[in-house]
Order: sequence, then C-alpha cells, then structure tokens
Amino acid sequence: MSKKFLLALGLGAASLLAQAAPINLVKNGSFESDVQGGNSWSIYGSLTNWAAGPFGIEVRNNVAGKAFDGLNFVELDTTKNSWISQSFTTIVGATYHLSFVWANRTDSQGANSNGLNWSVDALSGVVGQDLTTAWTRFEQDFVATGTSTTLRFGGVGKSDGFGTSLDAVSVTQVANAAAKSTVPEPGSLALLAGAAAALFMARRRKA
Ligand SMILES: [Ca+2]
Ligand SMILES: [Ca+2]
Repeated sequence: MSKKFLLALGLGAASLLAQAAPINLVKNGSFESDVQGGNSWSIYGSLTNWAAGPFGIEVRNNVAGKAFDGLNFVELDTTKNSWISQSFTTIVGATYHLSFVWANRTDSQGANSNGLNWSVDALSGVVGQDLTTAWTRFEQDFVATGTSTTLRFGGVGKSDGFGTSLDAVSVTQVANAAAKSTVPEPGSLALLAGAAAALFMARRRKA
C-alpha cells in the first residue's frame, strides 16, 4: 500500500499507453528533411535517410503537383528512371504495414511515361501506370524475413524525365499474437483501475 507501489502502478499504465502509438520505421518518409524552395525542383545525389541510384532523386515543391503531406515530394524519373532506398531494423517473423501515396504529373508531360516500382523484403509491385493525377494511397502488409529490411522505389515506363511522384511513406509494425500479449486487454485495465481504487479506499480508511 506504499506510495512507491502506486507510483509503479502509474508508470506501468503509462508505458502500456505509450505502446499504443505506431512508430514509423521509415525516416524522412515525407521528404521534408531537405529544404526545397517553393515552386522549384532539384535533383540530389541522395536525401536525408535515403540512398539514391546513379541518376539521383528529384525533389519538388509545388511543381507539376502539390505535396500530399508537407511541402516536398519526390519524382522517380529525374533525367532517366531513378530509384531510392532505405533500410530499417525489423524483427524476423513480425508483420509490418507499408503505406505510401503516388500520383502522376498534373501537367501534360505525365501521360504514357509513368509508373513506379516498390519493393520491400521479398515483395514488389508496380503502381501508377495510368493517368491518375490525384494522390492515391497504396498499402501492403509484409512479414519480415531479416533483422534489416530494405524498402526501395524506382521509376518504370519510358525513361524520359517525367515520372510518377511519391510522398508520405511509412512502415509500421502490425500488432501480432506476440505483440498483443504486451497490450493490455480491457479486463486487465479494469483490474488495474480496481486495484488503484482499492488502494485509495484503504488509504482513506487508514487516515
Ligand atoms: Ca511530403
Ligand atoms: Ca518517365
């Protein structure tokens, strides 16, 4: 019935609550870490937290489209089809959720030259081989096979300097059977609240 015990109870509840928020394993997933002036674009050798292939990576701020999130987004056809990648720590056998948005250029240059390839762990696919100019979300679950997983995006289609745009990239761990055991069930939360109430009443009676 000590104050220490009540403190421990409170800290326990706080740490359980902290586990509820999903953490994005992709750093700089919205491409906002590198400053790009308004109404401009540049080709970089690499970006904060992202490696790029030999043709670099193009960052745009309000050019042939507006960012889905923040100010910046990237296009995956710089002067030729280009690619970017990033690796992050994963747990073998755990399930993760990949999410990103893509869009084709809103100007006339986008037609027939679009598409991007995504790959994560052993999975891959292509999106954007059409004339969609609205930001469109793509989502995919995958099971990690290694302690480090690489996420990669690359331009496909005609290699002509006009390509599909990418923004708001995230990978979050999906609560699986093992992870769920650390998340409180409603019953155990009620038990926790009950124990706290009982302690409070006991202390009141003593006083
Ligand atoms: Ca962004
Ligand atoms: Ca192209």
